[in-house]
Amino acid sequence: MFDKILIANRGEIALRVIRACREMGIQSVAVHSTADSDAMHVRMADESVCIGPPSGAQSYLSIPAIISACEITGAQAIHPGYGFLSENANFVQIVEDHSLTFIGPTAEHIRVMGDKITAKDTMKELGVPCVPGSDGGVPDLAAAKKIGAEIGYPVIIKATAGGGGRGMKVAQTADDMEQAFMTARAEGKAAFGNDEVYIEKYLTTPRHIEIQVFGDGKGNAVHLGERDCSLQRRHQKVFEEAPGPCITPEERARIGKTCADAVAKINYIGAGTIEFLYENGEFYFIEMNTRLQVEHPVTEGIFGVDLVREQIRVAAGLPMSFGQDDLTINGHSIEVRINAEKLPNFAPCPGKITQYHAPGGLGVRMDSALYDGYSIPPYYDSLIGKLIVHGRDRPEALARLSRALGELIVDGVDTTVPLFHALLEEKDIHTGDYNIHWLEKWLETNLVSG
Ligand code: MV4
Repeated sequence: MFDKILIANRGEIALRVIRACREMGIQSVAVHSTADSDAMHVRMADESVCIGPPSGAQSYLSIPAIISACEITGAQAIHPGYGFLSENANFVQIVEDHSLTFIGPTAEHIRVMGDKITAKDTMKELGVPCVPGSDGGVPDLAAAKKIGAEIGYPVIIKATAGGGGRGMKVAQTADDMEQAFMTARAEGKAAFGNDEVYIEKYLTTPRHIEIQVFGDGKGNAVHLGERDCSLQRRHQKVFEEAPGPCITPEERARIGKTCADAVAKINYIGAGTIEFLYENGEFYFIEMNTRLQVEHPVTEGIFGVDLVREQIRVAAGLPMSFGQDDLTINGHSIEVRINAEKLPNFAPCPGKITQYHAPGGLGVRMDSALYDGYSIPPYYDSLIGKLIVHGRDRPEALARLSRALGELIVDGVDTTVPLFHALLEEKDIHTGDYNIHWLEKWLETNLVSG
C-alpha cells in the first residue's frame, strides 16, 4: 500500500480523498494555487504544496507542477478527483513515466472512452446496447443524409470529441440536416480541434441513467446499480438519486451484469460510469466516464461502500474488498448540488461566507469545503457543497432532504438552496415522473430567467 498520496484537486472532492487516506493510514499531500492558500483541503491534508497562480491552467492543470510536488514530498501516487486532469490520458502517461501511480484507469482506457466514436464501437463490440445510428464517423453531408433517411428523423449529430453538450445538434427533418451537420462539425473543430462527427436516432423524452462499475484491472468487475441524473440544467446535473425511481430489480440486474462483464473483459481498473439514455424500458449507451463522479456518494449511500478506498486499493494492486454477491441495495439516497449561484439566472456568486452551518442527524452527509469566514474564489467552478441524504425508502429520503435543507445555513453568498426547496413542492419530484427535459421546462415557467 502507498505511504503517501498527492491529491491533484481542490474543494469538497479533495477533502473526500483526504478522508479516505486518513482512514487507511495513508499520508495526504494537498496541492493548491495561490488563491487557495486558506482552502480547507490545504488545512486538512498532512502536507501542502503551492503549485502556481490562481488560474487552473497554471495550477491544478499544470502537469510539471504536480509531478514536481510529488517529487518534493515523496508522494507515490496521485488521486485526480473529478474534472481537471482526471480524464487526461497524456497526464496518466507522464505520471507512469515518472514511476508514480495514477489512481484511476489506464491511459489507453481513458483515450478510448474519451473519443465518443471509439467508445461506442468498443461498447457495441462488448454487447452493450447502443443508440441506433451511424457505424462510426460520418465523412460528409451526403453520407449524413443517407443515414438520416435510413434511421428516420429526428436524428442528433454529435462531435466525437464533444462533451457537456457542446458539438451536438438535432435535425428534426431532412431539411435541417445540412445546417445541423455543418454546425456540429464546426463546434467540434472549434472547441476540441476535432471535426469528426457521428449520428444517432434522437430520443425525445429519455431519462439519464448511469451505471456505476468498478474493476480490479485483472479481469474482475462489479456493478453498483444505477443513478438517475435526469434533472439537469444546461448539461449540469443538479439532483441525483439511487436507485433510479423507474428501474426494476430485473432491469438493474440485467444492464448491470452487461456493464460489469464489459469492463471485466477489457481489464478496466477503478471506478467508471457507463451512461445510458433510458426510454420505453430500453437502455441506450451514450458515453463512458473514466473517473469518480461528483454524484458517487448516492451509490455509496445505498451500498454502504467507500468507492475512494476501493480506488486506492486496486491502484496499489490489492483486490477489491467486495464481490458482486456482497453488494445489496439498502434504501434510497439523493444528492443535491449546492452551487454559489444567484437565481434565477444561476450567475456565479463568489464571495465571503459569513456564516456556515452544516445539517446533521440520521442519514445526512454534507460534503463541503466551506467554513465560517471562507472566501469562495472566483476562478473555479461554483460547486460549494453536496448534500446527500439516505432513507429507508424514497419518501423518507425526500422528507430527510427537506429537513436537512432547512438546517443548512450558508450566508454571505447566494446559493441554489432555494431551488431545492421549490422542487420539493413539486408532485412530479415526489412521484419520480421526470425526464431530461423536465427541469429546464420547469425553470421556464417557475423562475423568470434571462
Ligand atoms: C442524446 C439525446 C437524445 N438522443 N442522444 C446530452 C449530453 C450528452 N452527454 C448526450 N446528450 C444527449 N444525447 C440521443 N441519441 C439527448 C441528450 C441530452 C441530454 C442527455 C442527458 C441529460 C440531459 C440532456 C439534456 C439535453 C440533451
